[in-house]
Amino acid sequence: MNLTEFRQYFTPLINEFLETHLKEDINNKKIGQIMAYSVMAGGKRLRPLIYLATLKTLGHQIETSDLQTACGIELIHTYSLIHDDLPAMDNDDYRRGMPTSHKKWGEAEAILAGDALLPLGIQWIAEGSRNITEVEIITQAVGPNGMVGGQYLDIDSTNNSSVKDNNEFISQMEWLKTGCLLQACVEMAIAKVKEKNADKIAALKQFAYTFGRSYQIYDDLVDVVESSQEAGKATHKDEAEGKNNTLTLLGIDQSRQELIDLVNQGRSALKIFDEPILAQLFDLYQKVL
Ligand code: GRG
Repeated sequence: MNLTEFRQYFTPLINEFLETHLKEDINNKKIGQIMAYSVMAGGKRLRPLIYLATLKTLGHQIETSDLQTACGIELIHTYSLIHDDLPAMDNDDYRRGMPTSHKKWGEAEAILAGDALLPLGIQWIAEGSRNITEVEIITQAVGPNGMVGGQYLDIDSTNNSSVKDNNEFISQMEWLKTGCLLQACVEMAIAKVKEKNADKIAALKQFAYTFGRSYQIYDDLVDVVESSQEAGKATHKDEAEGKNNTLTLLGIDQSRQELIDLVNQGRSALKIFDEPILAQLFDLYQKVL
């Protein structure tokens, strides 16, 4: 099974699980509807797929309980997007091609939908995994030493020109904001199967690092490629908005080179596995490479 087939098989299962349980398990149907609006708005399901693909790479037979854990990760990711879009943060009107939660339902409603998705996501992970290590990994990854910490650094540094040229600060901020959660998807799967083989663990950790670090760079680059034929324009847009990221720091060519280096490191680490699906995740970057 290649990654395309893996995605074609699991994405509908993930979507069905999310839709059914958001509809059935939430007593107040209105808040359930607001939560489901953002969850079901058509994300790529990248994080649950990484969790499941890592399980498969480690030879684990995927069960419905694993699907519940995977979907819990997606709920947490969706919470972060809803809150990231709020007027107090990025103030975005569209997400996943639809009006953002606060645009559609109101600001208080969007805050509460995000607030509700976070603990529900942790609940699903706890119920699905029955594994305290997985719960520890995810809660650390999205807390003050992870995603929220990264978001704080981002907010705190916007329009602060002194960090504009600080490569270390920007890498750290991007890692915490985006990389930590992606890395957690891999580490949770390692914890699930109680993997003991040091070479396999090291290879997966290297993959988790390279994918987690490269995804934000890719996401910024793809905006440039998709939003403008005249590539420099979008870089200036990020700069005009006071944003500090690898793209505004290094420019397009060097960011692309950094992406290529990370992809090569990640693919090389995964060579010890017969299973190709994790390495094929880097094919996602094709349009910017
Ligand atoms: C509000 C606590 C809090 C955190 C927000 C996730 C995040 C932290 C900010 C988003 C900033 C951003 C656009 C980062 C780039 C990488 C990223 C997380 C993109 C969105 O994830 P995808 O591409 O989106 O997996 P879909 O919609 O497919 O799920």
